[in-house]
Amino acid sequence: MVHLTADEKALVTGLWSKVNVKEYGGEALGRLLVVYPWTQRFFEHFGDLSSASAVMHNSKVQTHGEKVLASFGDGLKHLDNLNSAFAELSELHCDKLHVDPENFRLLGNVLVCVLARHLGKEFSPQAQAAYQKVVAGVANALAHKYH
Ligand code: HEG
Repeated sequence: MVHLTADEKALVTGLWSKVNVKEYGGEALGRLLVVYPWTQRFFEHFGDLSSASAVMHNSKVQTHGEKVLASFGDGLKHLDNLNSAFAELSELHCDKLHVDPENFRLLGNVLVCVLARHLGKEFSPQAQAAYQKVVAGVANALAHKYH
């Protein structure tokens, strides 16, 4: 479980209102696939992933990244019970998609980088620390149902 102070929760939700889920979601998934190319094995049915530019402009990557980040954003409404919020998705990623949970941690770190790139100074060290906790909490929650 993730433990955030009231101040940290306010920072997380306050900054989230500035997040462009479509843009940052596509960018975060694209960067994951570029920086950690072995993660591409889950997305071979997405078409051309043959270069960084192909990945970043792949419409399926963009759409799926948006879906993933929207789901992450929904989770922020349940910071006190992330495990139950992500229970169904955890089962899906384990049983049907066979995604190694280490990938959730990688994506979380990439997401923090993307937030830093777009939000600049607004992404204060305190906000960054709070988001680090959240991405770790979401990654743990998504791994919770693995067996
Ligand atoms: Mg996953 C599908 C959420 C990380 C691989 N992911 C999905 C779906 C959601 C989701 C909402 C659609 C589920 C459905 O169709 O019912 N994913 C989600 C979150 C996070 C995450 C919230 C982390 C924050 N996913 C993730 C990572 C990988 C991955 C790191 C692999 C590196 N997801 C994956 C695949 C699919 C989904 C392969 C199916 C894609 C498809 O074929 O449409």
